[in-house]
Amino acid sequence: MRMEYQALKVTMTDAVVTIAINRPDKLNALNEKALEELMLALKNAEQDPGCRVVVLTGVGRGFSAGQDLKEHQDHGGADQIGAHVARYYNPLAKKLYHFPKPTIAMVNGVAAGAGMSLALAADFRIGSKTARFSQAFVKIGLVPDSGSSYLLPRLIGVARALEMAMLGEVLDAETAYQWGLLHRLVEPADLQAVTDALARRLAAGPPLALAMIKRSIHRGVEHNFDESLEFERGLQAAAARTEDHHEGVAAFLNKRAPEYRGR
Ligand code: T3D
Repeated sequence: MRMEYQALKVTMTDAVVTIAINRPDKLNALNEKALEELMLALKNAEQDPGCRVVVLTGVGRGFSAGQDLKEHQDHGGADQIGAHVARYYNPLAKKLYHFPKPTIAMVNGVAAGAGMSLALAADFRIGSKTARFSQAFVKIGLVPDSGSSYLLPRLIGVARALEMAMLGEVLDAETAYQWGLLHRLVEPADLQAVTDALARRLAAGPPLALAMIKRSIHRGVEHNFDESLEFERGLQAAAARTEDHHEGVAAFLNKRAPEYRGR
C-alpha cells in the first residue's frame, strides 16, 4: 500500500524499504509526526511480504538529532516526558530492535540523543565519514533513553559507554568505527552504494533463518550459556523444517546460487 508521509520519505527498491527521516532543517529531530510515522512505516514494512530489508537514514546532513527540543518545550515536555517516552520512544525502540527482518542504519550525519539510540537498535550501522554520534541527553540534564543504556555498553563496553553518556561529547566517524559502533566506514559518495550492496545481500538471504538468527543473538546477550544452547536448539529445529534450508543444501550440492523464498 502506498502511503503519504509528512515527516518521512519512504521508498522501496526491489525488496529493500528505505525509511528516511525528512526534516533536514532540524537535522531530522524527532517531532510527534516523525515518531508516529516511523512506527507506521516500520509496521507497514514488517507486514509487506515483498519487503526483506529495512534501511533507516536521514535526509540532508543529519541522521537524527533526537527529540525535537522546540516541540518538547512547546508541549510542556519536562512534565510529560515519562508518558512521552512510554507512548512513542519505547514502542519504536522495541519495534526496531525486535524487527523480524534485517535492518541497516545508513548513518549519513549526526546521530544524537534518541536519534543515536535508533541507530544502535538497527542490526547494521554503515557510516559515512560525515557521521557523528552523541549521547546528547546529559547536555540537557537527561539520561540515555530509547535503548541506549542497554545497547551502548554491549556495543562499545562499559567504560566507553559511561564516557559517552556522562560527557555527551560528539564522537567522530573514525573513532566510532574503531570502537565498533560502525560496521563499515565509507566515503560520503560511497555510502548509498555500500548500503545497497549490503541490503541486497541480506535480501537474498533466507528470511526465516535471518529472523531466527537475530532472536538467538539477542537472546545470547540476555541469557546464560546453557539457556542459550537450549534456545538455539529450538530455533535450529524450526529452521531445519523450512523450505529455505532444503533449498540452501540443494544449491550447495548442485554448485548453484540458492533462491530463498521465506518459506
Ligand atoms: O520528550 C521526550 O520524550 C524527551 C526525549 C528525549 C530523547 C532525546 O533525544 S534528548 C536529546 C535531544 N537532542 C539533543 O539534545 C541534540 C541537540 N542538538 C545538538 O546538540 C546539535 O544540533 C548537534 C550536535 C546534533 C549538531 O550540531 P551542529 O552544529 O551540526 O548543528 P546545529 O547548528 O546545532 O543544528 C542545525 C539546526 O538543527 C539548528 O536549527 P537552526 O538554528 O538552523 O534553525 C538547530 O536548532 C536544529 N536542531 C538540532 N538539533 C535539534 C534541533 N532542533 C530541535 N531539536 C533538536 N534536537
